[in-house]
Amino acid sequence: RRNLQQLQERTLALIKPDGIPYMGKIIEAICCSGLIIKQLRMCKLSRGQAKDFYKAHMDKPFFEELANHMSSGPCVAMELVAEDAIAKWRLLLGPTSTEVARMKAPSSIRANFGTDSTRNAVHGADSYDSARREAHFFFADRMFAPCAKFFNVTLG
Ligand code: RTP
Ligand code: MG
Repeated sequence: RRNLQQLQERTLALIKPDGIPYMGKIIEAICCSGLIIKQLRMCKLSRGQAKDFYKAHMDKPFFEELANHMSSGPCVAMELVAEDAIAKWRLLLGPTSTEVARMKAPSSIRANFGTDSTRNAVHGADSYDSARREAHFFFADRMFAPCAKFFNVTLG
């Protein structure tokens, strides 16, 4: 049974530095999919911030390469809202590896705009807890700022 919280589920999406040249097309894909952009901001992560963001992967062999890539240029962070937003966005972005994405999900964002397994254009939170943590990572100041009234976007 679906409650109001699931109907207005939130997730965190990120356009990675390699996806920035395609940000218009990626945002168009998001808007056409029924996901609503609640908040959006452009930012540049330091290497330390990139490591903090992806700290769940600190023991993985690709961690250094990932931190280098994520701090190599600007990112666009977005908070998305929809019914089942977390799963919807993961489906739209596609598998981690661009090669796999092109085989198994050819219309996904990663199939269209990714390069390899590290430079894969976009990120999506993978659970309710990571969505909350990651939204806080990028938007904490806005969530609690007195000017929050400006971000009261009407849904639907
Ligand atoms: P993301 O967190 O960025 O949405 O990607 P994901 O869930 O599909 O993949 P995850 O396992 O969480 O990996 C996080 C990011 O690390 C880079 N990666 N590189 N070279 C490699 O084998 C490799 N594997 C993962 C990618 O940028 C991946 O998105
Ligand atoms: Mg992940």
